[in-house]
Amino acid sequence: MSHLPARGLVAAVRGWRGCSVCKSCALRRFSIQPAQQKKIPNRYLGQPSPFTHPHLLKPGEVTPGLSQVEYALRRHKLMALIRKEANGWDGLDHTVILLSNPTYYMSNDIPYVFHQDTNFLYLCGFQEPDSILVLQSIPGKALPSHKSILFVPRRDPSRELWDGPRSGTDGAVALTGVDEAYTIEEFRHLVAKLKGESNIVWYDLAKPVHTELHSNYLQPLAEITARNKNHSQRIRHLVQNLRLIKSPAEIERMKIAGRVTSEAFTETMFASKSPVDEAFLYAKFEFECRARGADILAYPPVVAGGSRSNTLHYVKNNQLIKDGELVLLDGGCESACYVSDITRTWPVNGRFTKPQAELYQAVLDIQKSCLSLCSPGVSLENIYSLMLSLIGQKLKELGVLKSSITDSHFFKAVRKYCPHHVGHYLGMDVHDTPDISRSLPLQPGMVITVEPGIYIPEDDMSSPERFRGIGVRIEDDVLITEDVPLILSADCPKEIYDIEQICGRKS
Ligand SMILES: [Mn+2]
Repeated sequence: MSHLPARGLVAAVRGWRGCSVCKSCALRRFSIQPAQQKKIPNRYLGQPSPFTHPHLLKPGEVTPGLSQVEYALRRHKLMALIRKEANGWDGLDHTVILLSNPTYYMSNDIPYVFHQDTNFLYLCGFQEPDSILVLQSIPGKALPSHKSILFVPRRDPSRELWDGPRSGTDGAVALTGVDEAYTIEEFRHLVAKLKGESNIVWYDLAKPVHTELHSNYLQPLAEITARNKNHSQRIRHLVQNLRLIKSPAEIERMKIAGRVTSEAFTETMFASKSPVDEAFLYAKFEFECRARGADILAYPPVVAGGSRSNTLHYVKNNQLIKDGELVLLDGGCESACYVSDITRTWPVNGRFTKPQAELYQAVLDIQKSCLSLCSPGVSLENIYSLMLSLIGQKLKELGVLKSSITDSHFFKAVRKYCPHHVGHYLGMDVHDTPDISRSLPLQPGMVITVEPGIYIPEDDMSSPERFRGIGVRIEDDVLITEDVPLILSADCPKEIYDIEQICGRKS
């Protein structure tokens, strides 16, 4: 990556802010800019376009807020990483292959709402199923120079009558800014060419995203991808390495997702007069997210009243929450491909009882201590260790753990009351870049969650009776910066006073 600033990916991301505005920028000389932008067809495509949805997309944007230049730069960076992996220009031809998601069906021929594979989406922004992205080195030219090609479903009036318009090859090129597009059937011809000795294929054979595309088209490549096993498996890691550090445009999207979700939480708190059905709060939360422009919820939310908050992945959301009980809501929205993931716990009648407030304040204090640790050089594992120590300390103060507990039993005992980690990476997926180690020192541009919790089981005879059945988690989304971290969910109330004010508000 000699043409990029020498200080690695972070510097590259920062340098990138200037590239879109600076005509003499170094990146321009390497022609990563898409070829002369082709005119967007003046018809409906398979996804919003600046022509059909000018309220969502500005000219030159592929998805809201993300330009063709941004997507082209992502591909360029991936090929630069591949060049590094391949020890410079090794004279071989490199081909990266990424599959889109298939359509999944809820019932017979009734599809679920389509959701694109996020690695595929990250590199081209194309939102149709049954597609393939290919990035190919150019013979005689050193990486990261490459050609980007999409293989997409062909236009088919009889299918489009049912499923809606498709972008087709012309729409795919004009919208995404890739160099070329062909129909998916034509992928066969490329496969035949890739069997040659001089080809290195970067394709994740171990975990094909789309089993049908894999068996129809990519099976013949099994032999050569097996020959280059390391390459085929590395591709997923390389894309995740890029996704780990958010660009300024991505950060803007994540700020929006955080703000929308925070506002939805405030409205949901306000609407939760006791007794209240978990299903009502679920619907209210989703409504408030979508009414603010979110596309969908990022995951099935946990809306757990009373002791159901002790079931970490409680998503049935179908019980009545009684007067005097807390509700734990873990929810987030997806807005223009980026997600939020926030948890709040509040009393449905607007007043914390004394034991609820004690336990809540303990978790809040721990959460704030963990947040203050979110800076470059510290890892999620480091923050996790701090969290376990602090939880243990608080549990002793609250009389849940005996103050005489010995070191060898301490962490085991703490994990009984908080069985999950302190957080995870966040981005296009709620559990983003899952193959990246939590031991990695944080860097500016990373987004993580910080979500300590204390859960006292109903039948835990060793803890004071007044705490039994109470579960509290507080989760914020955090952007790591050079300076103090930026809390993307800062608008979401979490102080006891603020929560009681909102829940007790009359109208
Ligand atoms: Mn989370």
